[in-house]
Amino acid sequence: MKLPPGQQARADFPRFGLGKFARRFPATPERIRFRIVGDVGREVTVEHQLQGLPRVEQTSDFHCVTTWSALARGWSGWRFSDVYEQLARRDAAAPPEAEVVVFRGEDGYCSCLMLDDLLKPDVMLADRLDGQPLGLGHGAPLRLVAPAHYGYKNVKHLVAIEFWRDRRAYRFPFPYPALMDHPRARVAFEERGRWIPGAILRRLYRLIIPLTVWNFARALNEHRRRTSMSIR
Ligand SMILES: Nc1nc2c(c(=O)[nH]1)N[C@H]1C(S)=C(S)[C@@H](COP(=O)(O)O)O[C@H]1N2
Ligand SMILES: [Mo]
Repeated sequence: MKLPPGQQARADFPRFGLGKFARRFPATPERIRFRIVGDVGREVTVEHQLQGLPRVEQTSDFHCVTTWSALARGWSGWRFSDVYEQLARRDAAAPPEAEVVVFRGEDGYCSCLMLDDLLKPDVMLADRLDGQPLGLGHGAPLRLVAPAHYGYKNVKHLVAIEFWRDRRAYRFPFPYPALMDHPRARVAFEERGRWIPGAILRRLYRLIIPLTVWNFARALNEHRRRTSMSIR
């Protein structure tokens, strides 16, 4: 099987991210609850409404910008296009011109994607991974899964989806530089970041994988020990 440019398969699926977020965890990882806000007619809080949408399953590869890939993961949840049509367009009255979509996690992480990219059939909001409820490590209670885009767009611990007409409301998490954040971040085109070619960034990013994996795993273990939470 051929991997996208610059990617290398890993047997495991490590908890990963920007260092600032390693020690931040959601307060209520067992309860789905997110808001639809931005340039919408009325703000909507989504909880049980998701259950009215068709549940979908998919198997897809997950590609972190630092070059590791976790292949053939099984996700279960809801299609983003259904969430958009039923909850954003209908219930929240998002206008069709609001094409910039910002996702926020309970840990303060956020990312931004274009609506056109999000309406593809493989984009989901997932609450299950490989037959289990999403654990704390992978984004409980709900995360974005957009396999054609690098991992850093796939926000975990989702608490808000914002629809905007322009990008003014969005800034990549402080203090990380904007050059790390490509507006589309398509894996197939190696859009790892801005201004610097992906083929150069891949060499730099590869170096930080071992330390980041270790740091994020250690933080999760410490959190579990402290809270003795039943959720994995
Ligand atoms: N809320 C939140 N979402 C996040 C991150 C984060 O730190 N916090 N890290 C991003 C990055 S850089 C990657 S590679 C993936 C990692 O997902 P995983 O921990 O399930 O492997 O989550 C993305 N979504
Ligand atoms: Mo990442």
